[in-house]
Amino acid sequence: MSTTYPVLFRRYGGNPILSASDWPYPANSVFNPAAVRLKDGTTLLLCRVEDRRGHSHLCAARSENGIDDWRIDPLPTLLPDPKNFPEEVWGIEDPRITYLDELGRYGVVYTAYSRVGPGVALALTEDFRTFERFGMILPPEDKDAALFPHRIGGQWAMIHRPVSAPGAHMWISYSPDLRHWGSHKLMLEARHGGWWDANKIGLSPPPIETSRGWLVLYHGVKHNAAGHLYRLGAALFDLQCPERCLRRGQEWIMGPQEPYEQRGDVDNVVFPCGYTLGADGDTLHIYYGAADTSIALATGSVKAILEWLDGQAEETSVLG
Ligand code: BMA
Repeated sequence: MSTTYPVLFRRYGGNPILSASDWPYPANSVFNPAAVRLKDGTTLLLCRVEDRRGHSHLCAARSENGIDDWRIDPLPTLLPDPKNFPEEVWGIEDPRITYLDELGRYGVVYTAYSRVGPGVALALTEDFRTFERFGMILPPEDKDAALFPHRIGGQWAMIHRPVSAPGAHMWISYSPDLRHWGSHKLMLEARHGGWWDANKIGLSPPPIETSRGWLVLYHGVKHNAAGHLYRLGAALFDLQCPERCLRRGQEWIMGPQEPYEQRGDVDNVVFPCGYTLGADGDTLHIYYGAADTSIALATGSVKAILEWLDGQAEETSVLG
C-alpha cells in the first residue's frame, strides 16, 4: 500500500494567477472564474469580481497560454441588470460556461442574487461582448449550475444545487428550450456525519464528457469547529442517463493547503468553476477561486482521475 495519497492535481507554481490588484478598476476580490478555450486557442476566464458593497459582477480576462499575460476587460463584462431582472439586485456570481454546438453560442449559467436568496440565471453569447439574457431560470435557493454541451435524449440538461431541508444536493433537470426546466432528478447526495462532503455538495466546473461517462468534479463542504472546508471530489455518471452515478470517489482529491487557499475573505476554500482541456484531450486545467480572494490554476489528467475512480467502490447509493 502506498504511504501517500495520490496527487491528482498539481498547482501552478506562480499561483495565484489573478487577483484584485491586477484589475483595471477598483475591486475587492476576484475569484470563482468560469473558463473556456476559444476557437483561436485563447483561454477566456469569466471572473467573479466583488466590489466593496459586497456585490459581484463578471469580467473577462483573456490569455494566449492560459497562465499569464492576462488581458482584462477595462470595464465589467456582464453587470447585474436589476432594472430588467430584479432577481439580480444583489449581484451575479460564480459563472460556468458551456459551448453549445447546436446554437453555436456559449451558455453562461450564473448565480443571480435576489432579495430572497440566490437562484440560477442564464445568458447566451457568441463573443463575451454582447449577451442574450434569460434572467433567472430556477428560483432560490439554487446555485452551482452548468449546462451539458448538447441535448441528451432530445432535451437540454443542467446540473444545479437547490437547497432542501435537510441538506444541499446535486440535481439534474431537463428542458426543451433552455428556458423551461422540469423532469427534476436527484443526482448526487451530500454524505452524512464525518464525511468530507457531509454538509453540502455542489457542481464545480461543467461536466466533462469522456468515453467512459460524464466526469463531474464537485465541491464538498464540511463544517467543523473552525468554520468550514471547501474541497474537491469526483464522480462519474452515465452518458445517456446522467442522473445515474457509476462511481463516486470516497476521498477528496484537492483541498485547501497553500496559504492563498487557507487565508482570505473566506478561509479554506478551493472553488473551481471552470476547466479547459489541452490539445491532447487529456490534460485538464482547472481554474479556481482561492479563499474567495484570488484565482489559481491546477493541472491534472482526465485519464488519471478516471483510473482513480476505477479503484473506488461502484456507487450503490449506500451513503453510509
Ligand atoms: C459558496 C458560494 C461560493 C463561495 C463559497 C465559499 O456558497 O457562495 O461563491 O466561494 O460559498 O465562500
